[in-house]
Amino acid sequence: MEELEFTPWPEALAKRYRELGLWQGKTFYDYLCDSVRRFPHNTAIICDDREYTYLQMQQEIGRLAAGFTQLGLTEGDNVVLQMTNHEAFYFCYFALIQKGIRPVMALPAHRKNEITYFCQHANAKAYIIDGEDPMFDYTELAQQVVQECPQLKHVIVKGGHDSVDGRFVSLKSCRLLPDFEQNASPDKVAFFQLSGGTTGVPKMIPRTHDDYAYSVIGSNEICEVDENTRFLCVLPVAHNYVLSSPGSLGIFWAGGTVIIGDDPSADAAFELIEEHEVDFVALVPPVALVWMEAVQDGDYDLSSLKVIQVGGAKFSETAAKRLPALFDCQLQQVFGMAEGLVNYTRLDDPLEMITQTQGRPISAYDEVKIVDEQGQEVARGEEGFLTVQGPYTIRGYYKSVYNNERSFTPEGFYRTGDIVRMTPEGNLIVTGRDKDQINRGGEKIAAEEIENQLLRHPMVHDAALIAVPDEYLGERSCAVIVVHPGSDIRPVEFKQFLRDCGLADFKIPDFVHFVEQLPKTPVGKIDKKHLRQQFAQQTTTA
Ligand code: OOB
Repeated sequence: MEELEFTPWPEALAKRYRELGLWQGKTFYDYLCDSVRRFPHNTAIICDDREYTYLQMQQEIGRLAAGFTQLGLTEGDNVVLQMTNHEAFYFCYFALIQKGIRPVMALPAHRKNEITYFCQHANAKAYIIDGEDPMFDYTELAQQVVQECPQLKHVIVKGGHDSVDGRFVSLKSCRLLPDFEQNASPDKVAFFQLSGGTTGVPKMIPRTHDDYAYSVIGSNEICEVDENTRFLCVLPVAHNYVLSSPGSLGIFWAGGTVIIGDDPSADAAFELIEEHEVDFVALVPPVALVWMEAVQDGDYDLSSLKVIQVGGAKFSETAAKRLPALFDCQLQQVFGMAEGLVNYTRLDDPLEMITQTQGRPISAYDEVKIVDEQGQEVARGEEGFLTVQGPYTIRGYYKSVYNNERSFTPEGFYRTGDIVRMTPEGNLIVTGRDKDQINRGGEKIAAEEIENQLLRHPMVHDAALIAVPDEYLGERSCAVIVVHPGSDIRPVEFKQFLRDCGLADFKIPDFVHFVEQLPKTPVGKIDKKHLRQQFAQQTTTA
């Protein structure tokens, strides 16, 4: 089978989505320009002491669109975008998309291993980084990446200098006279999200303007976002959740204000909420738990807050019950995935529904099927595997025949790997997971990716990565390793080895344990269920 960049929806479904007006035939840039026309002088972005109106934002985007074109980037090219929480992220993102150039949404935590793979797999022409981050030297990372990626023509560096050979270009020198022409088509791929992953490497998720915009506009309605909404973004800006659920894109398309923070700690975030009268914020459970502790000190005026979203990982019912009273605001649970489907509890749902369920799909046209091992639908209320097709759920990953066969049913439904049950009202409750992934407080780790790296170590005979329960993060990762006889090696050395492999920090196992042998299932696979039980209580790293 051919390695497709993008698997289209079946013609009949696509026709239906267009006729129903779900797919509006508008690009991301069109939606942004609507806001520029309607609210030219509204503040679109606040970051530190800098503010941009919609008009100014459009200018900045236009300047970069001109600069990127000048560099030779053109429609259909792929560019790896790895930016920290800074307004430059949005300017680069929209400028690329305006020109039909497709950003690949790397996270700031990604390191050489991931970035090199994205650049190679996507045949990226450019890689955009923040050269001014005080915590990490992305320029050094880029220097390593270019060694292995000959097709990478440019590294574009915020805060950098132009190199003599022209390969490194400062973002500043990409700011030319604004170009407002767009070169994008609504039914084409706008950009690539990344899958949390269950496989050896993260998969690229192609999202079209039509499908993604539909999910954003639908989210705006559900979340009652309008031009007065003041959204605080403290999670990584590129992640699907804070980009689109309704996230920054929702805010931009409604004419509201995005306040960017780079520190989710309670003190830093509370200060921003008070100063900018934030009314809407998106959190992952561990951050919500920390905020719930801190708010009790009462040091800040948080009375502007109307909605706190919690998603990305399961939020415990106990915590969910306490949150609304602590902040005197509404809780919204969000259960979504970069591949598409997003579920929300509604703002006017009864409290038990908000605290006990992970919400229901955005759209009446999301076709959710909860199935058993044989693929048969289970009775309402029974637990099963969540599969879905719909107007904003992908039909295939970028160039990945092998994974597409595993991740989609023959009818084209996406197998989410989540185990859920549906309440009589149609809400979903996430009860488990049928994918070899660790959800570390919203950050996803594919066990196979880490196991493959561990197996490259000369002293490792066998290895398994499992989740162990954690009060704060929900789960932490634990590597269980069989070393070759006579090997004398300490856990920290394995952690360092994995860092040296160029893996993102959140993927480094929290715990490392040595065993004589790994338990096997009757068919000879590693018995992870057994391992999880065995190590659930053991949390020492030594
Ligand atoms: C979001 O997207 P991804 O792609 O990083 O991760 C998706 C997976 C889901 O399949 C599920 O396993 C887990 O993350 N998940 C949740 C959850 N929200 C996500 N599990 C339990 N409860 C929840 N509320 O994480 C994402 C994308 C868009 C919006 C929100 C989250």
